[in-house]
Amino acid sequence: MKNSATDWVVAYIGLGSNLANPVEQIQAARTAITQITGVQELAFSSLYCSAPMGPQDQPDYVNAVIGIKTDLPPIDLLRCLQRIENDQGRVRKSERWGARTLDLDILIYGDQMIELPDLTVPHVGIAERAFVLYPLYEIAPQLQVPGKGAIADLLEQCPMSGLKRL
Ligand code: A4P
Ligand code: MG
Repeated sequence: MKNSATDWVVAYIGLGSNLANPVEQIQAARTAITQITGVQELAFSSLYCSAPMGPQDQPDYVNAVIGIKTDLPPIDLLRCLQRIENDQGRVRKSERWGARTLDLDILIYGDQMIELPDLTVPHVGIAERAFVLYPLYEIAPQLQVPGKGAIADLLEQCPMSGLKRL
């Protein structure tokens, strides 16, 4: 079900890729996200490169964050993002944190805290992951992360640990 016409929410989506030309994967995903009906791009961060979190026997990641305005309810937005992941050749394996052509995570959805079987928002780990916090801060330095506080404070506690801006 759609939100009412006035219910446009600002949301942030994390993009990550470490297979099949990650920079192109991220650019293609940005285009696809902005083509979703009910989504408008507000901001797009620089691209960042970092060593993998999790299993080390996989390529480095490229990450970015997009800020959007949307009238889609969070679950509908998640389904659209999963379709884009699949369209870009995402193969879901059982290994946790394994290599992938594209990962799209809803980081923030307005001021909402969501706990559904398929969706936790703010995204778990948002406060500890440099590859999420730095691009997010770049496009939303005043952001309050629901339940966690000001992004500037979270960033202060999170070393860059090898994260590089491309
Ligand atoms: N799900 C719950 N909440 C959300 C949300 N806020 N956004 C559910 C998106 N999905 C959410 O996700 C598994 C399930 O999470 C989905 O079915 C969805 O309903 P997935 O994308 O299928 O699997 P995943 O991404 O492997 O799982 P997970 O635990 O979300 O992985 P992460 O946390 O995304 O980590 N290293 C670097 N340097 N950069 C990276 O981007 N990414 C990962 C993946 C590992 N190492 C990395 C990076
Ligand atoms: Mg994911």
